Amino acid sequence: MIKKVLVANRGEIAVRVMRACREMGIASVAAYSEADKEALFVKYADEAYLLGPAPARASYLNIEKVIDTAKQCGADAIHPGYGFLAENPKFARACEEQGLKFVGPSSRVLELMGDKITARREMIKAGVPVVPGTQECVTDPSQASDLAKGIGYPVIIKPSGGGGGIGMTIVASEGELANALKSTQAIATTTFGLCDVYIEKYLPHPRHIEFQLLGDSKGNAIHLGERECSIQRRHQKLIEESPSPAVTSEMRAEMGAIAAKAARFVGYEGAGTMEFLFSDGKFYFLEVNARVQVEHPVTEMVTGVDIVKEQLRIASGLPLSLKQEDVRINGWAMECRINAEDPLNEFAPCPGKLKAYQPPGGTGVRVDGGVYTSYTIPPYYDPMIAKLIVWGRERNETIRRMERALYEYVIVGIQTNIPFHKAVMKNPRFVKGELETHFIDRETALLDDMKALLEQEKPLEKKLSLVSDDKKRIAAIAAVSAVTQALAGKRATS
Ligand code: MV4
Repeated sequence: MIKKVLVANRGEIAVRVMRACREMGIASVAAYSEADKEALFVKYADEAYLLGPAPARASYLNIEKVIDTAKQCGADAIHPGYGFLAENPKFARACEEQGLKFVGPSSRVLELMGDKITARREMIKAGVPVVPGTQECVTDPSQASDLAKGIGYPVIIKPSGGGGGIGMTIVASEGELANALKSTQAIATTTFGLCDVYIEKYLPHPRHIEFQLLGDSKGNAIHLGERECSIQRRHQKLIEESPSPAVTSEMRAEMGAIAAKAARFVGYEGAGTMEFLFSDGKFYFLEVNARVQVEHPVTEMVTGVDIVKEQLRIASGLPLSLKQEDVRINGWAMECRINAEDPLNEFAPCPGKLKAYQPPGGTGVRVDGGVYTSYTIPPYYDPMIAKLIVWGRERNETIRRMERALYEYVIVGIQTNIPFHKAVMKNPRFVKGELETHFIDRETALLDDMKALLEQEKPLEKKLSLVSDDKKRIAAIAAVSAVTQALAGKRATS
């Protein structure tokens, strides 16, 4: 069994990983940047070491420094979290060469899945349905034109080195193709250092559904059902849930079995996700995310499986702690990402000092966070400061509970996207479960609904700021919000 883990990450996911370590009797080590000296994960860790200056390149992305730190402190494994070095095959290989266990798939699998063209090819070989498109790299315009004609317009050109939407270009007709190819190749080269691009059929309003997978070093692989992640803005997911309102238990069993088989086919070790577009009742493979994901807690809430503990077990050479037939989906879970951003200023990042921070609680509520009262959020990194996850017996109960928890959440000193989440929880199409990847763009009323909610709360805040004692004020904000919420509910039902 692993004895000491260096967590090569920051914020809420670093805390999340260390919590699993503590429950398992594994020592945890924080490796932090100068901007994160006061961060919660540094205080939570059993030991903490400074990596370097604030910019990620000088600290969280500095492979040599991270590995040196791990060796210095006597860690036997490195957990990379998500983002930063999590899917970097060079980093995984460096760990392998230095005798440090990388908590994740092998560098070989990371390489295979990191290149989207080879990932598509592997999945086709494994019998997974993929979006119709090319299996090879597209280089010149006349080749692209022939391929696109065969696929049928509209098509989408994607960088092979990417993922997450960067550089993707939708092409409506032949006339736009040559320019789109050039621009995607240019972005691919500058962002990923690889000019390779490929072409897929463009699906206009798909749902984004992904399967959670676990594979161990003995060749076992299982799935933990799906998550629906259609509520996103500018390729940033905002709300995720499990199960998906669109997936029946028959579809789950069928697609889950295909995904788990594909994981066994490539020799997948660790936790991972297979992303699909879901359109007209059919699944189309998009890409593999070879890491633990931000939204993993919704799966934990409905399955009872601690995904990070499974990662640490797998990395220790132990078999999965459960078999496919032991996996049950119980109830409904939903996650809202809480971002330090200004919803009235195009959701621009809004770092700063938390004058008060009081997360919600109660039945079915989980908060995974990386901040505390009086902490100053640094401007250098992702604006996500916490995740609010709730569980209910069915979807409607979950939505009501999420709304209740959002109203209990007190954050003073910075702007957050909580008002936006409140507006979504009231949205009739959202409540019906009519989700798709363009939901936020199409629901133009959401921003006005949010502004109306903010106006409602304004007079209360003014009154409350007269109360000088901070603790009293926080309690009062929570109480008054709850009362107005109850009144609004009464109005709606009467
Ligand atoms: C697509 C698609 C439609 N058809 N692929 C965006 C994130 C990345 N993981 C995959 N993405 C998409 N891939 C096919 N074949 C629609 C999206 C997509 C999208 C694409 C371009 C611009 C904005 C988008 C918003 C949501 C989904």
